[in-house]
Amino acid sequence: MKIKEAEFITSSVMESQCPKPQLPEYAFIGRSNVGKSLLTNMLTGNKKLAKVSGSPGKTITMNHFLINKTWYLVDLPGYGFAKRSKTERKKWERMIRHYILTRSNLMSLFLLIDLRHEPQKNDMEFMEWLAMSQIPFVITFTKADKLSKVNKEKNLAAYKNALLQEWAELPPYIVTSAVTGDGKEELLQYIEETNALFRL
Ligand SMILES: Nc1nc2c(ncn2[C@@H]2O[C@H](COP(=O)(O)OP(=O)(O)O)[C@@H](O)[C@H]2O)c(=O)[nH]1
Ligand SMILES: [Mg+2]
Repeated sequence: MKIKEAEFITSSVMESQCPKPQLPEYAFIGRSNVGKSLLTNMLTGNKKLAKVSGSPGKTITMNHFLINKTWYLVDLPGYGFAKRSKTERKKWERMIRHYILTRSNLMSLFLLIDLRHEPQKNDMEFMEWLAMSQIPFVITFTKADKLSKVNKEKNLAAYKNALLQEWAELPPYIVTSAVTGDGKEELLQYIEETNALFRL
C-alpha cells in the first residue's frame, strides 16, 4: 500500500470527541518518547504530521489521522507519563483500556517498544492484558537504527525469551526505524491485509 494522503483529524481527551468508528482503525500505543509521532510521520511520509516532542509526557491526547481516506491511525499515549500525577495517570490508563476494549473499528494495536531497552515490566503486563482481552496486537520495536546488528539481535532475543516464559507462542513483531524507514513496508502490508477484514 502506498500512502497518498494523510490528514490530521482530531486531538481528543475523551472518547466522545473521537471520529465515528466507520473506518478500520489502528492504534499506536506505548510510553512517551518511544517514537509514536516519528513513526507516524515516517509511515505517512509527512515530517510535520504528528509533532515529535522533545519533552516527554507533555500532551496527553488521542490523535486521529485519516489515511488515504480509508483508515484511521490513532496515537494513544498509554503509560509512562513522567510528569503526571498518579491520579491523572490512572484516569488515563483506565480510559485508554476502555477505549481499546470497546472501540468497534479497532482492527489491531501496534505496541511500540524501544529496542534499546531490556524487557520492561509494564510493557510485559500490558501485553498480557491484551492477550487476555483477545485484542490483536503487533509488537513494534522502534529506534533500530540506534543499535548495531549484534545488539539488535541480542535485544530481540532477550524479548523473545521473556515472552516465551509467559506464552507458548510469540506475538507477531516488526522491527522499525523512523530514521532509516525499516519496517515501513511490513507495517503497511499488515494494515492493508487487515483492512480487507473490516466489516461495519
Ligand atoms: N534515532 C531514532 N530516533 C527516534 C526514532 N523514533 C523516535 N526517535 C526520537 O525519539 C524521541 C521521541 O520521539 P517521538 O516520536 O516524539 O515519541 P512519542 O512520545 O512516542 O511520540 C525524539 O527525539 C525522536 O527524534 C527512531 O526510529 N530512530
Ligand atoms: Mg508523540
